[in-house]
Amino acid sequence: MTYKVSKEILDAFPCYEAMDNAPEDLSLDDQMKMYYLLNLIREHDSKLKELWMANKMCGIAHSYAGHEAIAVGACMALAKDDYITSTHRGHGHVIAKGGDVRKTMAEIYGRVEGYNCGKGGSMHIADVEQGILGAAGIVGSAMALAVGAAYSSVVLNKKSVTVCFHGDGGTSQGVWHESINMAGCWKLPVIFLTENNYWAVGTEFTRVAAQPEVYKRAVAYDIPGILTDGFNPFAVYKAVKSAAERARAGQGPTLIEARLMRIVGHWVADDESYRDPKAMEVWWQLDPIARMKHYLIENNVPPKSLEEIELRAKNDISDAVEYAENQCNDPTPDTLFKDLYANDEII
Ligand SMILES: Cc1ncc(C[n+]2csc(CCOP(=O)(O)OP(=O)(O)O)c2C)c(N)n1
Ligand SMILES: [Mg+2]
Repeated sequence: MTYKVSKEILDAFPCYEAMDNAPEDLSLDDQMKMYYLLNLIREHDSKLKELWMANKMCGIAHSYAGHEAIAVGACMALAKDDYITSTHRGHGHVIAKGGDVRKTMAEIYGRVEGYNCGKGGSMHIADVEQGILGAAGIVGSAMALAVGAAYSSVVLNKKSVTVCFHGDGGTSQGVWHESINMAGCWKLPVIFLTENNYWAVGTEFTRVAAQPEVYKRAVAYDIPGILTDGFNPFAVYKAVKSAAERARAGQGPTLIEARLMRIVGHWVADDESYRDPKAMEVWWQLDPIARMKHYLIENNVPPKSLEEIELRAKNDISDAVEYAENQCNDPTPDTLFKDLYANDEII
């Protein structure tokens, strides 16, 4: 049975790609891992609003709910020693690249046991051992970091590829153009992955971009530009896999536009006064979790196994919340100037 999508959505989302076939190099175990990660990220970020309302979180956070296919599809196509750079909406990237949800949650709670010893919060999570070079609250800033990481791979003669996740809002920053230009000139092993969710806070991308079809801008840097369905983990996987092969072969960067819709609010307490949140609900038809579940069931995976995975993801997040809330500690005032730089001697 085909997965049903309304005509209204198909008309509004021409890059829809049906999930009919898994990529040939993804085993069933890989697909089940993908399904688990989609659920883990959804559970993780669905908790955020509740935590913020209960005043348990330090600072604010942006939910990756609905975006999961991009981080999971991309990171499944990478190796452990590949790098990623992230954004203010970064938990999905971190978890998909192998981050530990106990440590992300502890960081969001501002605890010593968190990734940044409680001093970075939601928007600055990094785990260099897993190749997660860091989330960044400054829109567009990770572009230059990604180019630096890719340059280091060339200088150090490593085969690592860097994926630079960023939003459509980031593509209007000067550094976006400068970074792709430099990477194009030097044929660096970097993949610029635009998550075009049509919105930058309350600004519609089509209103502020002279060329809102981001992948078409690749022509200006003489690199390939790929448009893909950002609600489809298989489609994103295939795009990133081919771009990574190209990068590893020394052929330079690729610009991938993963298109989707930001179905949720910009941040945990966004009242979305600039649009009608009810009108957004129709987009949940493209929910990557529902689509992948449908695909797996159609391909003879027992629904019970999938429910077990969903439950495992739920339990893993409950455990992470319990850990952050009851088993972790607040930083003490004497550590105020510690853990701010890789080398504390600097201050
Ligand atoms: C340089 C800069 N300008 C403005 C902001 C405020 N800001 C935070 S998120 C955001 C929108 C980003 O939109 P986009 O890049 O499309 O990512 P999305 O939130 O849609 O994932 C803005 C303007 C910022 N953090 N940095
Ligand atoms: Mg956006």
